[in-house]
Amino acid sequence: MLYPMNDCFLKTAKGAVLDRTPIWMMRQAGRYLPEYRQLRKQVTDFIEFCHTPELCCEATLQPLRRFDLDAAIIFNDILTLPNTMGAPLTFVPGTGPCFSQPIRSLKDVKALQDVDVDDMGYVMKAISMTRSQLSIPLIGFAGSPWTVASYLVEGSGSKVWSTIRAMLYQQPEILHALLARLARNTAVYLNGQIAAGADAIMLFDSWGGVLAQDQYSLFSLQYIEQIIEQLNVGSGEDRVPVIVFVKHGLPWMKQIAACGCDVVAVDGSVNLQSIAAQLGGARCIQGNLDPFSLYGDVSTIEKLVQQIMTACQGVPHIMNLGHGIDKNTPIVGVEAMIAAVRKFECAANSNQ
Ligand code: 1CP
Repeated sequence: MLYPMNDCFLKTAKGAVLDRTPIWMMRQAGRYLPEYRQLRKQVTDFIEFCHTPELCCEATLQPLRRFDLDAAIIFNDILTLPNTMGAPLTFVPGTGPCFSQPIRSLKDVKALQDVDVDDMGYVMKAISMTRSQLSIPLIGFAGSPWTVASYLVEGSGSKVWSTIRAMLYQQPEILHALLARLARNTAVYLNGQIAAGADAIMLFDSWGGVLAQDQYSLFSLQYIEQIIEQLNVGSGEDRVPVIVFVKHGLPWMKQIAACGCDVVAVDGSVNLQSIAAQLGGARCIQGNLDPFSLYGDVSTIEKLVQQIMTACQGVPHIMNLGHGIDKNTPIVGVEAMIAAVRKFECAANSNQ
């Protein structure tokens, strides 16, 4: 495999502090880009889009033609894995994902199928196709077991996630069976992504933050740890770094940092200076510009980027948003953020 020419993202992820601050954006491929909206019209169904490697490859490459980014993330979705495991899924325009047969019993958990890499071949093909066209690293990803289970149990997205949170107290054995099943399959899936050419792996725990105190480690982090233990990440310079993002994960920051991941990705509610101090200054942090700040004017964006970069001086830091970019984000906001990163890294270097 060709090693990416621009490897500042990988080096920083593994703990180096470089002159260039790597930057990429969660959901950088997608709906805020007019060319994605155009490409999306080629198929009516979003799942069909995710199953078509040529479309996923093109969607991954689109933001890279516009912006000076240091990493790409393969275009797909965290819910294609449970769908391929046999859970019927539709994406309803305007509503989002919908599982027509939510998981509510042990029988439902048992009815899921274990996947192998060939079952997920549509993602593997998209990765190898995309990787061969890149000079920057490609990130493979999956949802955390808790976050994927949230959709499977609830049946759709939610603000409160009341069904799965009630199940946690009423029938924890069903939930643990589901989470263990998802963890095993996610490890197989991510190892396939590494073998297909993913240079780094990211786990999205978008809804871990709804868990209460000790429940977080029991129902989410434990299963993230199980996945990371099973990953063929290699060692030394060629190690495939693992990024863990927990939205609203502040209460468990130290535990998350100890889960076996290389990079702790944090949402916009967190003060990066205090996180860097908590984690001892050597651990790579990713984040955490408020995605909605990109609606602001150039000077506001510059100020916020500068604040983040100042907070992370001397600490391995990958610039990113605190959550996925919003679908109506103005392109000029993205351009302003990237320009600001380049401006302040140059200023910091010339001060040394
Ligand atoms: O028609 C369309 O274009 C559908 C919109 C869309 C897109 C562009 C969905 C449905 N998924 C995606 C792509 C996607 N999803 C990517 C690749 C794009 C990139 O990052 O560049 C990734 C990494 C995801 C991951 C994902 N999907 C997460 C975790 C990250 C996060 O934002 O927290 C989650 C929670 C999902 C579920 C999902 N899929 C789609 C939607 C609209 C949602 C969220 C629904 C909800 O808020 O509950």
